[in-house]
Amino acid sequence: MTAEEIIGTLNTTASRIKMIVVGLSDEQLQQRGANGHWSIKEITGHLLDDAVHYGEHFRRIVADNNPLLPGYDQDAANVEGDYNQRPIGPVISEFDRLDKQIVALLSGLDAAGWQRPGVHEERGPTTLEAIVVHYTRHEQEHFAEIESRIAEVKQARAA
Ligand code: NI
Repeated sequence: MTAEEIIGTLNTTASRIKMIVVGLSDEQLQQRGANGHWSIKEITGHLLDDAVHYGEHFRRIVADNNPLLPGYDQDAANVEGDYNQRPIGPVISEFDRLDKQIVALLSGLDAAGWQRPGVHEERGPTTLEAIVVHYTRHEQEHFAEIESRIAEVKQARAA
């Protein structure tokens, strides 16, 4: 994944979510998947939780010498966020703000900066680039998940 693709994704995912959820009812946004998995609101909240968590990793790896990067319990964070009970607009805005902070941080780095090391608690020795790629792919995957969930909830209404 190139730096352009990373920055392009992080700059636009939040606004793309904002566009595709227009016109959905609260009921549709809160509807869990057939497998009981997260609703569109909860997936969006998960992206915000990840931006908080990984944004901290990125700042530490830039500022510190080979820092230890702790994992977090994403399911617990999602429950705590209580995203189904919150309006989605401010969650998208906060996610957008954090992703743009990450873009600003990455834009200031030279080639050596992207290779700065850290140690992830679960995945072991890593580099800033590897974690950023992981974070960006994760964002793309959940965006695709939101798109397919939107198709699902629209079909449910039509049925
Ligand atoms: Ni995820």
